[in-house]
Amino acid sequence: MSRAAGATKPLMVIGPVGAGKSTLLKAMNLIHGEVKKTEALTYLEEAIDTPGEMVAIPRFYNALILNSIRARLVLFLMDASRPIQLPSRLALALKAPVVGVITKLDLAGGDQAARARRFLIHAGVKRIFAVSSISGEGMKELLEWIYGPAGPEATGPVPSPPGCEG
Ligand SMILES: Nc1nc2c(ncn2[C@@H]2O[C@H](COP(=O)(O)OP(=O)(O)O)[C@@H](O)[C@H]2O)c(=O)[nH]1
Ligand SMILES: [Mg+2]
Repeated sequence: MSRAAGATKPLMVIGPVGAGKSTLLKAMNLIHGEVKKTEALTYLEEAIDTPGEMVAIPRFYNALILNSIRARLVLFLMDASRPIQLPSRLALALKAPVVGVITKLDLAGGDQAARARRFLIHAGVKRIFAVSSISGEGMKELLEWIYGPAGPEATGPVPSPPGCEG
Protein backbone atom coordinates (compact mmCIF):
# COMPACT_ATOMS: atom_id res chain seq x y z
CA MET A 1 0.00 0.00 0.00
CA SER A 2 1.34 3.43 -0.78
CA ARG A 3 0.68 6.67 1.00
CA ALA A 4 -1.40 9.37 -0.62
CA ALA A 5 0.54 11.11 -3.37
CA GLY A 6 1.84 14.46 -2.28
CA ALA A 7 1.20 13.81 1.40
CA THR A 8 4.89 14.13 2.11
CA LYS A 9 7.94 15.29 0.20
CA PRO A 10 9.82 12.44 -1.48
CA LEU A 11 12.84 10.58 -0.19
CA MET A 12 15.85 11.02 -2.46
CA VAL A 13 18.50 8.34 -2.95
CA ILE A 14 22.01 9.10 -4.15
CA GLY A 15 25.22 7.06 -4.32
CA PRO A 16 27.53 5.22 -6.72
CA VAL A 17 26.43 3.15 -9.71
CA GLY A 18 25.28 -0.24 -8.48
CA ALA A 19 25.23 0.72 -4.79
CA GLY A 20 21.66 -0.57 -4.58
CA LYS A 21 19.65 2.68 -4.69
CA SER A 22 16.81 1.40 -6.85
CA THR A 23 16.77 -1.96 -5.04
CA LEU A 24 16.46 -0.21 -1.67
CA LEU A 25 13.56 1.90 -2.97
CA LYS A 26 11.91 -1.31 -4.12
CA ALA A 27 12.50 -2.95 -0.73
CA MET A 28 10.87 0.14 0.84
CA ASN A 29 7.91 -0.28 -1.49
CA LEU A 30 8.57 3.10 -3.10
CA ILE A 31 9.40 1.74 -6.55
CA HIS A 32 7.32 -0.88 -8.31
CA GLY A 33 8.26 -3.36 -10.97
CA GLU A 34 11.63 -4.59 -12.10
CA VAL A 35 14.77 -2.65 -11.13
CA LYS A 36 16.72 -1.60 -14.21
CA LYS A 37 19.71 0.68 -14.63
CA THR A 38 18.61 4.20 -13.66
CA GLU A 39 19.50 6.34 -16.67
CA ALA A 40 18.23 9.71 -15.47
CA LEU A 41 17.14 11.51 -12.35
CA THR A 42 13.62 10.19 -11.87
CA TYR A 43 10.74 11.62 -9.85
CA LEU A 44 8.56 8.79 -8.55
CA GLU A 45 5.42 9.29 -6.48
CA GLU A 46 7.26 9.13 -3.16
CA ALA A 47 10.92 9.06 -4.09
CA ILE A 48 13.57 10.64 -6.26
CA ASP A 49 15.87 8.02 -7.80
CA THR A 50 19.17 9.16 -9.25
CA PRO A 51 21.84 7.62 -11.49
CA GLY A 52 25.12 6.78 -9.78
CA GLU A 53 27.05 8.88 -12.29
CA MET A 54 25.73 11.93 -10.45
CA VAL A 55 28.07 11.33 -7.50
CA ALA A 56 30.96 10.36 -9.78
CA ILE A 57 31.03 13.31 -12.20
CA PRO A 58 31.52 16.77 -10.67
CA ARG A 59 29.41 18.63 -13.21
CA PHE A 60 26.37 16.68 -11.98
CA TYR A 61 26.78 17.62 -8.31
CA ASN A 62 24.77 20.77 -8.83
CA ALA A 63 21.80 18.80 -10.17
CA LEU A 64 21.84 16.69 -7.00
CA ILE A 65 22.02 19.81 -4.84
CA LEU A 66 19.17 21.55 -6.70
CA ASN A 67 16.86 18.53 -6.67
CA SER A 68 17.57 17.85 -3.00
CA ILE A 69 15.55 21.00 -2.24
CA ARG A 70 12.43 18.98 -3.11
CA ALA A 71 13.33 16.06 -0.84
CA ARG A 72 12.47 15.63 2.81
CA LEU A 73 15.47 13.38 3.36
CA VAL A 74 18.40 12.21 1.26
CA LEU A 75 19.60 8.62 1.66
CA PHE A 76 23.29 8.60 0.68
CA LEU A 77 24.08 5.00 -0.23
CA MET A 78 27.43 3.26 -0.27
CA ASP A 79 27.99 -0.34 -1.26
CA ALA A 80 29.89 -2.26 1.46
CA SER A 81 31.22 -4.81 -1.00
CA ARG A 82 33.37 -2.44 -3.11
CA PRO A 83 35.64 0.50 -2.30
CA ILE A 84 34.42 3.55 -4.22
CA GLN A 85 35.69 7.04 -3.54
CA LEU A 86 32.88 9.48 -2.76
CA PRO A 87 33.09 13.23 -3.29
CA SER A 88 34.48 15.00 -0.26
CA ARG A 89 31.81 16.85 1.76
CA LEU A 90 29.07 16.51 -0.89
CA ALA A 91 26.49 15.71 1.81
CA LEU A 92 27.13 19.09 3.44
CA ALA A 93 26.04 20.90 0.26
CA LEU A 94 22.70 19.10 -0.06
CA LYS A 95 19.54 21.03 0.84
CA ALA A 96 17.78 18.31 2.84
CA PRO A 97 18.84 16.28 5.87
CA VAL A 98 21.16 13.46 4.84
CA VAL A 99 21.47 9.97 6.29
CA GLY A 100 24.06 7.45 5.15
CA VAL A 101 23.05 3.90 4.25
CA ILE A 102 25.66 1.18 3.83
CA THR A 103 24.14 -1.44 1.52
CA LYS A 104 24.80 -5.11 0.70
CA LEU A 105 25.55 -6.02 4.29
CA ASP A 106 24.78 -9.63 3.29
CA LEU A 107 27.90 -9.62 1.07
CA ALA A 108 30.20 -7.72 3.41
CA GLY A 109 32.36 -8.57 6.37
CA GLY A 110 32.61 -6.19 9.32
CA ASP A 111 35.75 -4.49 8.00
CA GLN A 112 34.08 -3.84 4.65
CA ALA A 113 31.16 -2.13 6.37
CA ALA A 114 33.66 -0.08 8.38
CA ARG A 115 35.41 0.92 5.15
CA ALA A 116 32.09 2.01 3.61
CA ARG A 117 31.43 4.05 6.74
CA ARG A 118 34.74 5.89 6.29
CA PHE A 119 33.85 6.74 2.66
CA LEU A 120 30.49 8.14 3.79
CA ILE A 121 32.09 10.18 6.57
CA HIS A 122 34.55 11.58 4.01
CA ALA A 123 31.49 12.62 1.96
CA GLY A 124 30.20 14.59 4.95
CA VAL A 125 27.59 12.09 6.17
CA LYS A 126 27.09 11.97 9.94
CA ARG A 127 24.30 9.49 10.77
CA ILE A 128 24.82 6.08 9.14
CA PHE A 129 22.74 2.89 8.94
CA ALA A 130 23.76 -0.45 7.42
CA VAL A 131 21.31 -2.67 5.58
CA SER A 132 20.79 -5.46 3.12
CA SER A 133 17.87 -4.98 0.76
CA ILE A 134 18.09 -8.70 -0.03
CA SER A 135 18.20 -10.28 3.46
CA GLY A 136 16.34 -7.42 5.12
CA GLU A 137 19.07 -7.03 7.74
CA GLY A 138 19.07 -3.52 9.25
CA MET A 139 15.91 -2.46 7.41
CA LYS A 140 13.74 -2.29 10.52
CA GLU A 141 16.10 0.20 12.19
CA LEU A 142 16.31 2.35 9.05
CA LEU A 143 12.55 2.37 8.47
CA GLU A 144 11.83 3.17 12.11
CA TRP A 145 14.27 6.05 12.01
CA ILE A 146 12.70 7.43 8.83
CA TYR A 147 9.05 6.88 9.61
CA GLY A 148 8.94 6.38 13.37
CA PRO A 149 7.70 3.24 15.15
CA ALA A 150 4.23 3.60 13.57
CA GLY A 151 5.75 2.80 10.17
CA PRO A 152 5.42 4.29 6.71
CA GLU A 153 1.64 4.67 6.87
CA ALA A 154 1.98 7.33 9.54
CA THR A 155 2.67 10.68 7.98
CA GLY A 156 4.60 13.12 10.04
CA PRO A 157 7.78 15.10 10.06
CA VAL A 158 10.99 13.20 9.53
CA PRO A 159 12.96 13.14 12.76
CA SER A 160 16.22 14.99 12.34
CA PRO A 161 18.48 14.18 15.27
CA PRO A 162 21.13 16.78 16.05
CA GLY A 163 24.10 16.44 13.75
CA CYS A 164 22.12 14.90 10.92
CA GLU A 165 21.54 18.16 9.04
CA GLY A 166 23.78 18.62 5.99
N1 LIG B 1 23.55 -9.00 -2.32
C1 LIG B 1 22.95 -7.83 -2.48
N2 LIG B 1 22.78 -7.31 -3.68
C2 LIG B 1 22.15 -6.12 -3.81
C3 LIG B 1 21.68 -5.40 -2.68
N3 LIG B 1 21.13 -4.24 -3.10
C4 LIG B 1 21.26 -4.25 -4.45
N4 LIG B 1 21.88 -5.37 -4.87
C5 LIG B 1 22.23 -5.72 -6.27
O1 LIG B 1 23.15 -4.76 -6.77
C6 LIG B 1 22.91 -4.49 -8.14
C7 LIG B 1 22.70 -3.00 -8.36
O2 LIG B 1 21.51 -2.60 -7.72
P1 LIG B 1 20.71 -1.30 -8.15
O3 LIG B 1 19.59 -1.14 -7.19
O4 LIG B 1 20.37 -1.32 -9.61
O5 LIG B 1 21.82 -0.18 -7.92
P2 LIG B 1 21.75 1.39 -8.23
O6 LIG B 1 22.60 1.62 -9.46
O7 LIG B 1 22.36 2.05 -7.04
O8 LIG B 1 20.31 1.76 -8.42
C8 LIG B 1 21.70 -5.34 -8.53
O9 LIG B 1 22.17 -6.51 -9.13
C9 LIG B 1 21.04 -5.64 -7.19
O10 LIG B 1 20.31 -6.84 -7.20
C10 LIG B 1 21.87 -5.99 -1.37
O11 LIG B 1 21.50 -5.44 -0.33
N5 LIG B 1 22.51 -7.20 -1.33
MG1 LIG C 1 19.31 2.69 -9.95
